Amino acid sequence: MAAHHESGADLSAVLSPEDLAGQANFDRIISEDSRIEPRDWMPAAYRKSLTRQVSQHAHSEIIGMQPEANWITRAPSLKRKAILMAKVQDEAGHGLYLYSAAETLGTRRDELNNQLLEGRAKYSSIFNYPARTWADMGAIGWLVDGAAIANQVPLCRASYGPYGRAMVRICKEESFHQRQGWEILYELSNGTPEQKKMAQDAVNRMYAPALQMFGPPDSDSPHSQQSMKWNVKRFSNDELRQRFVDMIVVQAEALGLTLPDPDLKWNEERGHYDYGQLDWEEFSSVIAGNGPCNTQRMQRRRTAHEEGAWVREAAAAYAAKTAAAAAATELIGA
Ligand code: FAQ
Repeated sequence: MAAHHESGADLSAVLSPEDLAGQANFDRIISEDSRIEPRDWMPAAYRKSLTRQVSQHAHSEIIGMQPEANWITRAPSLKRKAILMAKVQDEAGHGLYLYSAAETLGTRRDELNNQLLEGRAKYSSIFNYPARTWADMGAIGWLVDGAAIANQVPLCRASYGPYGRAMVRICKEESFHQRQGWEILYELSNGTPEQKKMAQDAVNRMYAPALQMFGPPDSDSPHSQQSMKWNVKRFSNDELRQRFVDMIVVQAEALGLTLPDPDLKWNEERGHYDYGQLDWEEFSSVIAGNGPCNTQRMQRRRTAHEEGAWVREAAAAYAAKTAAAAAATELIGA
């Protein structure tokens, strides 16, 4: 009997017997909601789409260090400085787990990095906005890490094993980040009138860009449907955005701060909060490289990469030396 893909296409006409068996095994694993591992056969499109998502996620973690690193020297106390340093280091760690997960799909890390440096790969729109005041550290933790968690908890169940497993640890660390952000805002909101104003101003600026982290509206999201069929994404961009809005309305009340959206109101019928239109033209413009900080973020990343050249060279020289020593020992042993 001819093998048929879910699209109805006769695959035996285009795939080799090995690929046909691989595709059947892949389809079974997905239908059982089980995991694909690096050595398993997978469709080229699955590999490509995951490499795209996981590497762009890694780039976001690395670029995402910049707005907060900017405040390490100006944190208001030694304790705040230590906490912020730990958070920024965590983001570097997330980048490393994610680059490692992406590499298991077959693209080397230097190539993934070149894609970023040459502008061929994206990173999250949110990191192209400036962090203007100390309160932004609070708003980033509460809203940006909060949105990241809402988006990433379902990714812990992503069908690709290395990605899902990396996400488990990342989500745990993001929870700590969100709490530290909440706590900064809580203190400021309950501080002097100037501090409260600073907290409100930070929330006013970060709110809409944080909602856009979930990606374009479903009607404009080319990857969502296929990604959900592959059990990579579990919910659509709009579903997760709605879930996040529902969550932060009560949190904002507890903080004594308001969310800057006059259309935000409970919809009894839907059982969700309605919220106002987001500026999708601004989103496209930021992704296209025209946000307030795109140039600065990429320039900083390129400089950091160049300044780190000696580390890569030393690591490569050390690897070559140990490989040569191991080969010599093997020769003697033979
Ligand atoms: N910014 O068809 P879709 C963090 C692109 S968390 C820029 O909907 P998909 C933690 C998208 O790539 C932030 N580009 O795509 C932290 C695609 O372009 P492409 C990172 C965006 O993949 C906190 C095109 O638009 N989180 O870093 C954005 O199904 C604090 C069409 O979009 C992740 O990456 C955007 N906001 O859904 C660090 C989570 N949205 O690739 C430091 C994992 C969409 O065809 C400090 N990724 N695009 O050229 C995902 O969940 C998904 O990839 C989405 C997009 C939801 C981001």
